[in-house]
Amino acid sequence: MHDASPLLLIQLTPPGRGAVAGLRIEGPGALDLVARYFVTRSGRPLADFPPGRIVVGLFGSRSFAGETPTLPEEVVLSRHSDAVIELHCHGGLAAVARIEEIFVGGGCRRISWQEWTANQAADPFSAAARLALAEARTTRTAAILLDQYRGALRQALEQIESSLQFGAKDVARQQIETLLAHASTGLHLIRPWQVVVAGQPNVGKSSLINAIAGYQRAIVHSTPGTTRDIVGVQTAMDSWPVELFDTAGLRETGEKSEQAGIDLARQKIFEADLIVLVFDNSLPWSEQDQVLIESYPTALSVHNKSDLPRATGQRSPGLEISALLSAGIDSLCHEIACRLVPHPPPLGAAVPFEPEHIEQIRGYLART
Ligand SMILES: Nc1nc2c(ncn2[C@@H]2O[C@H](COP(=O)(O)OP(=O)(O)OP(=O)(O)O)[C@@H](O)[C@H]2O)c(=O)[nH]1
Ligand SMILES: [Mg+2]
Repeated sequence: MHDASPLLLIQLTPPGRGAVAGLRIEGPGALDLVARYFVTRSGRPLADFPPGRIVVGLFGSRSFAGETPTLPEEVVLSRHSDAVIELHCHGGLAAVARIEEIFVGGGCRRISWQEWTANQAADPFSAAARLALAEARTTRTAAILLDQYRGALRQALEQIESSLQFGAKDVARQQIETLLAHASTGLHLIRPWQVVVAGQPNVGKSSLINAIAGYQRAIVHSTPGTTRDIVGVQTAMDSWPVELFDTAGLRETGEKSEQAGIDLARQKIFEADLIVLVFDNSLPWSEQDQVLIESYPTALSVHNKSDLPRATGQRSPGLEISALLSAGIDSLCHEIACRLVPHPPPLGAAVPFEPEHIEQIRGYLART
């Protein structure tokens, strides 16, 4: 155990099987430790190579100057300084484990990439942004997190603090409101928005899920009551991460398994950030349709099957699409994105992205 060792070992590449793995050995004596197990291809001592040079050689559990290590492993070293060496080896689990074992035996303390990353950042907001960046699913969310990593959120909080110190409470309140306006977007940067597709049986909910996903994710059938379980699909709309859910058709039923599916659907609707209500454009507007619209007044309405003749009579306003022909899907996705993020943060804006950030900002409100 080397709980207090200043010599650190970090696996920089994600854990698991890969072509190449990267390890970083950092701390006083890093070069000496690595040189104990590494023989350069030319036989020249590692210390003779200038910092920044890439050095190829063999790594093993025991080495003697100028000799080949036992059980050698081909590795590439990059020496940043005497205290920072990066080692690239074969990415198989066993190769990485063996090299790590040797370094730990030599006195290194293994730390996670998360711990290492957090230690590198200038402040806690940068650290959190850097960790969140690894989980960003779209370029748009990554760009916002990159702004926070570069200090946007920290600077905004410093400005609020300074306004409060100078007694400029109105200014502070304005600064707080600007920040809180992006709170909902911030909280979804690494947690996708949840959008539920709901409606009566057979209106084309599963077909719509498949049209958006671009593959046959959900079972489609002409028999009403086909979908029973919640079926989720990960996607992006206007480059916002969205998790889309197909649900059982909502209707009165005496069948137990269908009722269980409907109960699940109602629960999912309750938890959703947005509900997309699907109606059948080829059928006249019904009493049940009206009940649905009134039950979920904030839902986005979609009239599907626009490829078929439109039923006569009045119907509630909504987007017309054909899931079968994939017509109107782009407009629908754009509309969903606009509903989820009506005011996207401008470039470089400060965006709180953790619940603790929002709590901290609300704490400032109490001082205004
Ligand atoms: N003409 C036409 N038919 C469609 C369209 N979308 C779906 N359908 C058909 O409508 C029927 C029902 O489609 P599903 O996607 O299974 O409907 P659902 O709403 O998921 O149905 P449940 O799971 O039973 O609630 C199938 O026969 C589909 O091929 C469309 O845009 N145009
Ligand atoms: Mg279905």
